[in-house]
Amino acid sequence: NEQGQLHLIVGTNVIMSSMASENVPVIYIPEELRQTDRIQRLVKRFEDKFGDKPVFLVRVPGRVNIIGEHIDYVGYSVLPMALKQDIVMAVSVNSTGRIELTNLDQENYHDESIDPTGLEFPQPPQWYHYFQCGYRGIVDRFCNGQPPLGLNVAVHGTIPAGSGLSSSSAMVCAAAFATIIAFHQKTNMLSIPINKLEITQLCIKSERYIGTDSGGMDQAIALLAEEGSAKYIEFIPELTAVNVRLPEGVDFYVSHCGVSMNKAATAHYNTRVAETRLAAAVIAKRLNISGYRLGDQLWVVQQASAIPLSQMGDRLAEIFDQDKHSYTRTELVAILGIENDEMERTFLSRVSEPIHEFRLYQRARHAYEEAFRVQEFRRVCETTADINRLGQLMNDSHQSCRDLYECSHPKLDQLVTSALSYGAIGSRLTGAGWGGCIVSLVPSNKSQTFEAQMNKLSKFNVRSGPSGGGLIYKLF
Ligand code: ADP
Ligand code: NG1
Ligand code: MG
Repeated sequence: NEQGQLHLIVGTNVIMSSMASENVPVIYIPEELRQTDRIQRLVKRFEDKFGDKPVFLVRVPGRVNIIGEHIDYVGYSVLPMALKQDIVMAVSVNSTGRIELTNLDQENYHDESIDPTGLEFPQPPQWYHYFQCGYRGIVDRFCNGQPPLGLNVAVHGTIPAGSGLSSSSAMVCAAAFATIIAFHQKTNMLSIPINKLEITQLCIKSERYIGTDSGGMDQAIALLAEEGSAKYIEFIPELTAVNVRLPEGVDFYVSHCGVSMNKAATAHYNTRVAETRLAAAVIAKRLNISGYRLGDQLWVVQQASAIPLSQMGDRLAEIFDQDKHSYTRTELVAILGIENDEMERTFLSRVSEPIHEFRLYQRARHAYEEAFRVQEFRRVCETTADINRLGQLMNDSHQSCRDLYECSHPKLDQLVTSALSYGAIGSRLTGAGWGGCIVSLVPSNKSQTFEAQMNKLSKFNVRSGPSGGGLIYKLF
């Protein structure tokens, strides 16, 4: 096709795309995009601040995860799509050797001048630390002792922050793109000689500088998304992103519950990561799994046990002590036969607050059942396209997030209930949770009333189709 991509088609489903192995393209900005009010304002802000024109524009979208929550970091596949809401950066290379950042949203994000030779990531995280993540990822990989790269950057985002739509990864990936530009400014720039998969992997690692032990879903969809398709993203045995066509006759809505959550500033996320790893350790011990190494993810013990994913949830009832709602640290050290400091080093070193009770059965049960729901969701999309079954899977996912994984919020639960009462056939929290957004599956013939009703409850309520992934534009 015109984009030079290879798509293998089986039946009606595009099953694989070669996008991931492409280099990062650099294209001239379409005139209609350059003329938008937003881009004009961003360019003006850049010119006012830096006294010069930006040379490149970088765009990276947010995402909505349709199903598959909190399972990327245990090794299971997820099913997100990119949004049209995005982070855009106007960029040029400067000669000062500093990173100069300005943001169109001056109320929330003050200007920052950074010395790139000593990047630090103190708590609590500030907005420019997300830029530093992407910058450092590229510099560490490609710089090799060269002098620091100076950049002038103006930022604007339309993804509500701290809302489960991955504004953080859009920032990190856009920063990585901006930094890549600095390396290749002198070349012809029709494409950057780094393939999309490589930069995705790099961005996954570099967002961890912020403090969260995240999986790779957000960066993968932000950079590998293709317009018109959701992606089934696998992490094991290696990162792949396969197109999934969503059914006809339904719309996906993303609605904000009114409460946001700054993930890297709290211990919630890393606590869950630690609990899933500890759950894997207990399963390995109880099933006497050889080859398990302390700290391995849940997929490792499932694969080694040869228990099918569909049965794993039920089997956990035999593996964990049924009369125990939670475990103490002392109990876990005894069960695993390890010393306290090994427990600390392997499982808890990235958790900033003490965990008083470890709910391992609940976390593992959510993860295995959610992983199975993702596989089911994809299978239904590719076979019967039975929207009621898809809705059911989304509803089950929300209940599991709420009751087993405890990552919901009363406002999210209320909004899900309202969405279902206004015509959605499936509705669930999306992203990490503890606030933020829900995603609802709505038959198209009910969309109008759904939207009107939800607008009364939610300040951010948008219908979303699958958007394209990150891009670099040459501006002038
Ligand atoms: P999520 O990824 O779900 O939106 P996170 O808590 O992971 O939420 O990350 C949100 C953080 O990302 C914000 O607190 C802010 O530091 C940064 N961020 C998001 N949007 C912007 C923006 N438009 N400009 C600058 N920083 C942003
Ligand atoms: P958000 O919604 O951006 O906080 C986080 C993780 C994902 C994934 C989801 C839960 C990061 C960068 N992203 O997303 O990897 O684990 O939560 O499914 O931490
Ligand atoms: Mg985030």
